[in-house]
Amino acid sequence: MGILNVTPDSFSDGGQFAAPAAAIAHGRDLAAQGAHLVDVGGESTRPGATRISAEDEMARVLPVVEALAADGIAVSVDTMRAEVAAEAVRAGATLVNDVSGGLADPQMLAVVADLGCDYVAMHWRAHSATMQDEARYDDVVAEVTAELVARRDAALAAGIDADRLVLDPGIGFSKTWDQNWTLLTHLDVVTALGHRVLVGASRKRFLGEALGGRDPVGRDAATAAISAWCGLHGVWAVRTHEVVSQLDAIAVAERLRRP
Ligand code: PMM
Repeated sequence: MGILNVTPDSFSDGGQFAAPAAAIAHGRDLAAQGAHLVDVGGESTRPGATRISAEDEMARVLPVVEALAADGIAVSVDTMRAEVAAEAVRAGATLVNDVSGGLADPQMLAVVADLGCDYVAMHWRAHSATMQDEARYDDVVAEVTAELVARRDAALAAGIDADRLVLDPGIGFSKTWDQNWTLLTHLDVVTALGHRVLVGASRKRFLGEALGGRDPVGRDAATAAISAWCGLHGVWAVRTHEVVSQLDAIAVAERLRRP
């Protein structure tokens, strides 16, 4: 899943693709490099970010979703808002990537059930402005898994098909750097839930810390190491800024998994 942030303020690519033409060109480039999905988001979720209006979010994402889908590119929409999800699916998106797992908008799960599309429910505790205050766990693996199970159950109760559902442990969301590493070393607990699993670790700060404080754009090789790890542990998809070396890492993981 290639990342396309149509935002002025995302942590690693903020501002680069804020204009629709630049965003559409980058989306085409991600697909040409081999991304199986292009994830279009209009609202930054970096720690401390403040929210934008639904109107602004739609103005950012809809023209981009429409143009990429018209090219035959598989598109997901990264949104916490049901109305944005519905409009994006009407514009051609086939997957709703909700970092709040249905917690931010009480309409989301029912709307996605009606849309009949794929749905990513990510582990989430609070909006970006305060999320790092919620990085408190006695046992991060057990608690994240239990909270994901609760979101899974809510999604199923709302009528979303089990095979439409994808679960995501939410790397970097209400987690300390150490908690991110702990979750990544226990991915098997999440895949054991029996759903497809998505991991979004690309260029995140905990990788910078492991690399002595390296800037985000210098973290793609480290991201590829995580992609290989995810491939070895049965993860369905990784959400990444760069595509080519991630696909190489996954190809190696797939080869290593073959008996
Ligand atoms: N991370 C970000 C945004 N959306 N969606 C999912 N499903 N999982 C993630 O980990 C995730 C996400 C924040 O990263 P970005 O600012 O680089 O897009």
